Amino acid sequence: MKREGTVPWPKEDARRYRDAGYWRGRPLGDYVWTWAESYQDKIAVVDGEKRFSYRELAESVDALAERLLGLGLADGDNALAQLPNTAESVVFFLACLRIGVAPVLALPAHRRHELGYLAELAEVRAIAVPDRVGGFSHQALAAELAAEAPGRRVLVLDGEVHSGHHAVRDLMVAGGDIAARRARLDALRVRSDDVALFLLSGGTTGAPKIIPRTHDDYEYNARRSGEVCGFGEDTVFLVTLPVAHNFPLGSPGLLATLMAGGRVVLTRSPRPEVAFAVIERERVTTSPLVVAIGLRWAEAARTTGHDLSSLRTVQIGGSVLPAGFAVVLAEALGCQVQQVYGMAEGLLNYTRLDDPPHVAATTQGRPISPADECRVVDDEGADAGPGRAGELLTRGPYTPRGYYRAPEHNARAFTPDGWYRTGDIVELTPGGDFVVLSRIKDLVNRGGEKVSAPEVEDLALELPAVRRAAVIPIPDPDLGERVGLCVVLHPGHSLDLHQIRAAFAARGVARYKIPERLAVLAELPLTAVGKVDKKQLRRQVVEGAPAVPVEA
Ligand code: AMP
Ligand code: DBH
Repeated sequence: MKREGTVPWPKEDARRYRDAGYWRGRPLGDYVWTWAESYQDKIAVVDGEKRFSYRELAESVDALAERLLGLGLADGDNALAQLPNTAESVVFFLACLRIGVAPVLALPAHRRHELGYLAELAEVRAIAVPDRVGGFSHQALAAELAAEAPGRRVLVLDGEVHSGHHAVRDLMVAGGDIAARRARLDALRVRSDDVALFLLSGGTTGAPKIIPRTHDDYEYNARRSGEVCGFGEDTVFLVTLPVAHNFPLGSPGLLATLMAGGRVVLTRSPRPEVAFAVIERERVTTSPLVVAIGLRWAEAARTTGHDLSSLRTVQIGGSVLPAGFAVVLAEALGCQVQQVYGMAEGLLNYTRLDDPPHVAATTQGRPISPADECRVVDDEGADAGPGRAGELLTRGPYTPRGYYRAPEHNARAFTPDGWYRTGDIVELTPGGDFVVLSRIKDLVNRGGEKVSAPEVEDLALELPAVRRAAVIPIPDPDLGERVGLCVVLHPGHSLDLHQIRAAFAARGVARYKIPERLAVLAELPLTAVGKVDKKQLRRQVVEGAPAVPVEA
């Protein structure tokens, strides 16, 4: 079955990608048995005391896959998944791929505002959640969302399971005739050019955007990344970032680790106290980190009693790395630092492990595929010219040509001939590596988590006190940026951060989007065409420049 609402690659490009061997024409879920046959009783996934061999992983995936079919899920369906970093989540994710159910990978921080929207947009037939995390009942929220559509199932990934809901840990218990089950699932013939999973984009509009990734494209995304990063049977890959992120999932991520016969180790927290103990115990070799976490690890490594000597590479990406930090991190952790400039929309750039030190420290690397097309363009869309900064546009075998069910946004985010506008301002070095200088997209990058400015502005405008709203990034030494809200109030009203926080929380908005700085202004500066002049606003609010008088 093929999902509507996606934008396929043009036929001639698809043929080219297949002929070159980038796309292998096999659904991702089928690889689970290929891995099991190659690596057998080797440990594939470690989660605390739980350990799954490759064989156990394949058997559990099939058991769960068949029971999901039994619950009425089918090839072509979508499921909302809010995955905690656990072994059950990995099994669930792979089981969905096995039967052509595409998980929409929501983030752990998402709440009613985000999940409700995603569930409706993707018309999900199931919602998979942990029971509760940090006092919040994901299961209760999932029950509310399930009530909004008939037949929508709630699957619970850990903890207690309310009546009427289904425990993933029970559904994945293998047994019976494993070979027969495998044959039945193989016979489903999930199409490799259909959507395998949906990733979320930080987005730059009022509503979150979801990115359809096909089996063909995402398999290549992970496999080629794994090759570039030298993943092999000796890779011990630690996931501390939420597995829903493209970075730890498929860039090269846990998927490339499993492809290569390595070991995936999951922790629920990136805090150094937790992560360092696991690095020592499992002899971790590789881990992806966002800059903000990298800073904390570097600091903590100075005084840690844990043995981090197994670490070979820490991958760092998600936001601009402060100058000099690559060297600081490498010295603190005693390993190599690899920069990763990636996006859930596709294009992945890595510094290479044999790059000269100054290239690895000062650039964000180069694309993984010979078929990645990249252009650096000026304001008019013309090539910026050698060595000149401009917006990066890209096309390629793992960069989809559109967001899911978003034709209007696609018309802006993609050129008519299918180039994705990254919104990043980059420079290409003579050696062919990208340096990310800034961005033109309207978002806040909070420690690697992208917050759409228009989305937060729309939410702020729902508050009775707010007449006008503009969101800007506030530079921050820990997170890189925080969400700054600038408002003009209705006469006679007042507003403070506590009220904003309470209102956003009551509205069910993910916490990382809640404004942390507030500027109440008499007016917002406008550009000549009457749009909010965010550059001027930043100068005014962040640098304390005097307000520019608005013209009457
Ligand atoms: P998303 O589209 O939500 O997946 O976010 C991807 C965006 O994150 C990129 O377009 C960049 O703006 C930013 N980004 C990711 N990695 C890096 C990096 N290593 N350096 C600078 N910016 C990055
Ligand atoms: O920021 C990102 O979205 C990102 C960063 C590094 C990403 O999607 C990736 C690697 O794959």
